[in-house]
Amino acid sequence: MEEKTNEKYDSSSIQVLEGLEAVRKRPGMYIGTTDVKGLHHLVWEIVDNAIDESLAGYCNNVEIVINKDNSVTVKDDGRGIPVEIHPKTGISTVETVYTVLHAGGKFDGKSYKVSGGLHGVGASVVNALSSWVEVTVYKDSKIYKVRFENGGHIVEPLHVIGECEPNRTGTTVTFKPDPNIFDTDIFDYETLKVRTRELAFLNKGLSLNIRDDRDMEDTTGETFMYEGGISEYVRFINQEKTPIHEDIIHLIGEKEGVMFEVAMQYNTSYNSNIYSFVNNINTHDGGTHEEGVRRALTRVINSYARKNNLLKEKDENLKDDDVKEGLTMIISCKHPNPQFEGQTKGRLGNSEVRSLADSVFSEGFERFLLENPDEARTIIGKAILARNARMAAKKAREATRKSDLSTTNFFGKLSDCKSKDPTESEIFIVEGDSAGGSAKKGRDSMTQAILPLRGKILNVEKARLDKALGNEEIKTIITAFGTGIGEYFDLSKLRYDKIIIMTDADVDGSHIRVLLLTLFYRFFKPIVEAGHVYAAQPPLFRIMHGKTRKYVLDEEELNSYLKSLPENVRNRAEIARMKGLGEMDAEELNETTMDINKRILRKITVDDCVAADSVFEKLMGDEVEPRRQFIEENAIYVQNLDI
Ligand code: 0RA
Repeated sequence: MEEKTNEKYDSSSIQVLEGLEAVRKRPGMYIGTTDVKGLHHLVWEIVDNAIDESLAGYCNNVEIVINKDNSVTVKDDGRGIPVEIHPKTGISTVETVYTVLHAGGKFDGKSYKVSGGLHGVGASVVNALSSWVEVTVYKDSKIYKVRFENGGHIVEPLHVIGECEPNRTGTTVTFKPDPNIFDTDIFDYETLKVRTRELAFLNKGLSLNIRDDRDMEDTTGETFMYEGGISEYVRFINQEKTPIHEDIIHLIGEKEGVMFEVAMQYNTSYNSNIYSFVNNINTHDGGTHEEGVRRALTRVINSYARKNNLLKEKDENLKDDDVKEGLTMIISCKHPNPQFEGQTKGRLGNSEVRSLADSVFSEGFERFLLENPDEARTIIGKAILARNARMAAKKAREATRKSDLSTTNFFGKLSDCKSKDPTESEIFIVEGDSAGGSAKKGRDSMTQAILPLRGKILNVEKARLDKALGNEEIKTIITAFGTGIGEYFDLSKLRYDKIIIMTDADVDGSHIRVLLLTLFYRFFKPIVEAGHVYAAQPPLFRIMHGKTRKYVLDEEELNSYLKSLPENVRNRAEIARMKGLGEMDAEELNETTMDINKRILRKITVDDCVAADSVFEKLMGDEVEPRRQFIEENAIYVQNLDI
C-alpha cells in the first residue's frame, strides 16, 4: 500500500515538474510580461488566494510585506490551505496548489474565484517563476511548512515544524522572484500600495496591511480597511472635488449567487469617473454590469424628470452623456463564473448581469430620488444644463463651420493680410487696442494679419464648451484660423503659417498668454503640435547713442551690448526700459517685434500649453489649498510671472 502511494507520488511529480518547466519556458503566456508589471503580478496571484478565502467568509486580515531581500510575504488568517492528501494527485492539497497548474480552482465550489484577465493563473505559476517559495499553514494546533526551490522543486516536503494555539489558522507564503526570469526584481511599494488600497475598497471589512521592510525605520506599514467599501472609494475619488449632494448613493443586490453593487455621487466638474470591477478585476471596457447601470441611470432620470415636470413635453430626453456629467461611480460585481470578453479580456460578457444591474440600480435609485427631492432636483438640474450645453455646442460648432470672413462683426476686428497663400501668411494676436493700432500701421500688410484682443478671453477650463463658443473673442479666433473645431476641425484649412501671440512682458500679458495657450491646447492642439504657434518677444530695453537705436530682450543682453561699446559711447548712451507694446510707435514695433528679419520668436510647444494649464488649475481651480500654496510660494515672483 505504502509503495503504491510513493509510485503515484513519483510519477505525478515528474508531470508536475514538466508543467512548471513549461511556465518557465514561456512565462509571458501565463503572466503577460516579465517586466516590472509581470513581477508585481506574482504578488497579486498570492494575494488573490487570500482574498478568495475572505470572500468565502473565513479571512479578515491580510498582510503584505516586502522583505529586505526583495522577497514578498503574504499572510492571511483564513482556514489555512488544506494539508491532507488530495485525492487526484496523491500529495497534500497545499503541495498540489503550489505545483499543479490551474490546481488553485474552487475547493468547495462556493467561492467567487478571483480569476480573469491575467490573474487567476494560480500559485503554481508563482512557484515556477521563483527562486524559492515557503508556505506555512496554521491549523489544528499545528504549524506545517513546505519549501520549494529553483522553479518549484520541492526541497522540504510538507512537515510539521511546531504547535500553535488551537484557534489559530491561516496561511503565510513567502516567495522570491527568479532574477533569471524577470527584467527587474525590485518591487515598487507605491504600486503595491495603490492596488492594496483598491482591494480594501472593493472588499468591505477586510483589513489589508502593507509594509516595506527594506526601509528599516518603518515597522507598522499602512493598513487599509473600509467598512463602507465602494462608497468610501467614491468619497476618496471625490475628495478633491466639490460634490453637489452630500450622501453617496450605495445600492446592493444579489441573484443566484451573483452579487452586484454600485456607489455614486455627483460633483460640480464636467467629467465623469466611472470604474467597474468583476471579482476585484477592473473591467476597463465595461460590459453587461456597466451597461445595465447606464441604461437604468438614463431611464430613471428621464422618467423622474418628466413626472416632476423638470422636463417639459416639448423637451427631448436627456442622453447618456448628459446624466453622467460630473458623475463618480464605482460598479462592483462578484460572479462565480464570469465570462471575460474582448482583446484584453476587459469586458464582462454574462448577459444575466445586465438585467440584475438594471433592476438593482433602477429600484434603488428611483427610491433615492423619491425620498430626496432636493438632491433629485440638483442632479437633474445639472443633467439639463449639460444637455443645453451639448446642444448649444453643437450649434456653435456648426456655426463656426459655416461662418466665413464676410461676417461684418468679424471684419471690424481682424485686419487680414492681402495674401491668401497660407504658407506666407501670419496672424498676430495682439493684446489691447493701442498696440493693435501700432501693429496695424507697422505691419507688412501683404503677409501679416492683425487681430487685437479687447478684453481678456474666456478661460476655457472653467466653462462648458457652449459658453466658450459664445465668447466673441474666441469666435473671432476660430473664424480667423479657418480650421473649425471639434468634429469639424481640419488642419489643412489653417489660413496662416504662423500664429504669433504678442503680449506685454507683465502680469496682464502673462495672463492673456496663459488663456490663449489654454484655448489652443483645448481647441487647436493639432495646430500647436504642427508647430504653427509662436510667442513674440518684445524687447525690454532700448539703447540710443548718436543715430543708433538698439533693442535688447533682457538685462543680460543689455549688459553684454553695453560692454561691446567704446567707453565714451557707452557713457553717453541713453537706456530706456520699454514699458509695453502700446508705448512703441508703429515703426518701433515693426523693427523690434514684427519684422521677419529682425524679430525673435519663440515656438510654443504642447508642453508649454500643459504648463499653462496647470498654472491655471492652481490659480483658478476648485482646490483652495494648492492655490494658496502656489500664490504663497510664488508671491515674490508674481510681478514678473512669465509663463
Ligand atoms: C480551500 C479549502 C480551505 C481553505 C482554503 C482553500 C484556503 C486556500 C488559501 C490560499 C491562500 N490562503 C488560503 N486559505 C485557505 C478549507 C480547508 C479546511 O476547512 O480545513
